[in-house]
Amino acid sequence: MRKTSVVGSQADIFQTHVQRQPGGNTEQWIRRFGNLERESLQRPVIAAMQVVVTHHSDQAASVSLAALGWSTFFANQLAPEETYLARMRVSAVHRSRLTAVSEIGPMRLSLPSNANITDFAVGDWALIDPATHMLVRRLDRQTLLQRRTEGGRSTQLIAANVDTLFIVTSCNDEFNPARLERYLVFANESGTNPVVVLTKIDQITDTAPYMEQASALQRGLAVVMLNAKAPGAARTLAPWICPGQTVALVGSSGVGKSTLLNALSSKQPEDAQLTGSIREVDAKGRHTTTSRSLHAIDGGGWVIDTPGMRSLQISDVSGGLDTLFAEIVELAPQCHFRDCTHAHEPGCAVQSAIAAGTLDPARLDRWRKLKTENQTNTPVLSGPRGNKVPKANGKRR
Ligand SMILES: Nc1nc2c(ncn2[C@@H]2O[C@H](COP(=O)(O)OP(=O)(O)OP(=O)(O)O)[C@@H](O)[C@H]2O)c(=O)[nH]1
Ligand SMILES: [Mg+2]
Ligand SMILES: [Zn+2]
Repeated sequence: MRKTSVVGSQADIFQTHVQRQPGGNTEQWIRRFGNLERESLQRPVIAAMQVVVTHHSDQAASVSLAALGWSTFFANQLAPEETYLARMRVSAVHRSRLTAVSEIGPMRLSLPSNANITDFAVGDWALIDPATHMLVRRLDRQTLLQRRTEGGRSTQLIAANVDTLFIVTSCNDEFNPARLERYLVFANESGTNPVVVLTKIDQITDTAPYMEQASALQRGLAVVMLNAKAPGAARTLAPWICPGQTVALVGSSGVGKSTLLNALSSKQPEDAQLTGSIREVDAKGRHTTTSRSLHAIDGGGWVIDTPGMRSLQISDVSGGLDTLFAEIVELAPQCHFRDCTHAHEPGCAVQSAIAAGTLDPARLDRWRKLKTENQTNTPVLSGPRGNKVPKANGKRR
């Protein structure tokens, strides 16, 4: 069946771009343009001429920008002269180019010669010249997951514009509260909502100790348990998944991130993300996934798979630490000394909580370790933050 629709004014200008584009699908580009037309209310009308577009109702429906995760946060960043540009979402970052998802499907993007590929993250929104597929500008991010590179001074971008972070861990030797706390700081600091996902519950008889320990890691933390290989896995994660929302899977190698991605996206075996077995002896994975990628979730929403992280160093995350260790932060004002280190000082409210059995001493040790690591790794900028040592005021003693 065919139907006709009318799109206005700029379509003729757009069409000239399309015609210059080798292999371009005119009909799809004009359909996309139709969306731009409806959305950009402030766009000046250039020509009154209307263009009739025919399309087949049996063609695969194009994805709306909203379904891709577009929101007013990004729309507000567009200048009037940028509204002709296509808006696309980065789905993979390669050595020298990007792949994106757009309203009309996947696209390979070219980067200007002065652009640095490491400045882009999976999940980023970018404005693209529809004629050349050249990236014109990356839009500001709503959230950004980044980490310090191992032993390096630079940061590595993990994913952008993520709403919920699934911190995946297994009910076996891989489970480690100290490691989970690092992931929680990482989520808190980036502005994403963390959810701990305990996998491999089919391999143990008693899940309660795992659930109890994970739930105690942060106030109000959501923790779910599942068998990632069972048919109900996607249903367990459904409360955090809806059209336009983006989730990311992080955790050690072998915990089942890609298995969950396949469950969420209902991939056919031929397109499924590769998964790999773990070592029997210590439950360690084999780093099967080697790059980050964005995939559509069956029924709406987006999921980012990431390679297993060997380590997660923290830096510049004091806000994220305060959220994670809220119970310690809240006790501190009740300590006798304002600069109490909660180690040996008299009148320490934190030590009193440990004596009363309401605070786990291991938790205090981990708070101290992460706080020290953060101070050591955080570059000194200005103001009383990070590892800045306040200057002695007045005479030396
Ligand atoms: N029994 C059981 N096996 C699981 C579960 N989740 C994952 N697995 C298995 O664990 C192994 C590792 O799964 P992957 O999905 O490849 O793990 P990953 O986290 O993506 O690992 P990397 O890509 O190396 O970071 C595979 O053999 C999966 O079949 C689960 O809930 N139960
Ligand atoms: Mg994987
Ligand atoms: Zn104290």
